[in-house]
Amino acid sequence: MAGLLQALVGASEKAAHIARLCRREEPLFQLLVAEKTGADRNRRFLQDFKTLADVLIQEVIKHDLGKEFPELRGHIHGEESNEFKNGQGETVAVRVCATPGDTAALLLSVLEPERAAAELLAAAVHRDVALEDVELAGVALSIPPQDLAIWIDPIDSTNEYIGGREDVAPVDGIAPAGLCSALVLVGAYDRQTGCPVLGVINEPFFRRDPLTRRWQGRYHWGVAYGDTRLCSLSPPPPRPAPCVVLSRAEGGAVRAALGPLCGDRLRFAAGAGYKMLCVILGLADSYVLSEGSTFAWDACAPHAILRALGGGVVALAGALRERRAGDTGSPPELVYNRPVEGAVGAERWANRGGLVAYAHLRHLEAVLAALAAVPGL
Ligand code: 2IP
Ligand code: CA
Repeated sequence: MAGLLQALVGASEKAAHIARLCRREEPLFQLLVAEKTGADRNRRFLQDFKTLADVLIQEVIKHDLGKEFPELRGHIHGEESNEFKNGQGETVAVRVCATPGDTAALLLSVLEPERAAAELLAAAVHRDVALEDVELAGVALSIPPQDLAIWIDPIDSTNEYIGGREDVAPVDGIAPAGLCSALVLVGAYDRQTGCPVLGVINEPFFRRDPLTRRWQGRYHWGVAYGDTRLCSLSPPPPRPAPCVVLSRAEGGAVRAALGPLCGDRLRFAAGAGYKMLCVILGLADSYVLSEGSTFAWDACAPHAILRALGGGVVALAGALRERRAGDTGSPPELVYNRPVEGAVGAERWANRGGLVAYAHLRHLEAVLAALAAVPGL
């Protein structure tokens, strides 16, 4: 049996394949981009197809990992609930069944009358994924799966995934928007400490094959367990002064405060996972977010990879509070096993108070120093 890291990568590859399939195959694509508010559509579907694709990808990852590692069952969490309402008002729990035929029948009960779409999806769900990755195959870890739990973001940056723009010109390698910011994120954390341990980021839409014009993906992984630090990438060299990537929704006060530190090296991008990937790849040195608009499933996998490279992700509000109180030590990293007290639904897993992702500690210091005077942070 291959190890857990290989299984996470394999699951992310299958998920990326389904994400590509939904854009490539006409019966699926039509559903993906269909106008959500159309009356006819609403009769057939009470939730949109994009949500079904998300739920299905999450259930495939859950199923495949749980089958190979029974110790993980009940500890694999994701952004979506698998309950779906079909056109007859019945609740259907979307899951992977024993055979492609059974899965197709279950999907059809939600997608009726779109039989071709249900069958395409079921075939992809039951497809075996072979990894041809010698480096990854050679990684042998002794991490007991019963100590770990999983966060899945089946498709991060769903808006960009639906929008599907391919014509957005990158700025110094960072795409401000577009399909390339849609990612599959699978992270494992330590159940006791909540620390991220294994991370896989899959880019389903990395580039188009110049000959076939089909999308090709790629993936990155990292391990930060005990003293072990392993990564499919090398640590990016730091710039003398940091390049910081922000959400396009980031407020003026944060932009203004970072101005003197970054000069013309402020960048903007969609997708929480994509912005962390920019830091991982060295396209930016830090990602700053002042709002609690990301969740455990957005951050767990990229955070594990950042730790593997010597960086990390801290809670912005908490780090600034400690700094203002005169604490000069490293601020605590985000953890993934502690719901927000008193919150309900997705908010239980929000990264409240924002975050700072960084590759080099000295850039984290510089960013926090620049933000310390911003009122309200
Ligand atoms: C979203 C997505 C958004 C991001 C938000 C995430 O996840 O990554 O793009 O906002 O924080 O929760 P922004 O682009 O402003 O950073 P999802 O697409 O899975 O809902
Ligand atoms: Ca997300």
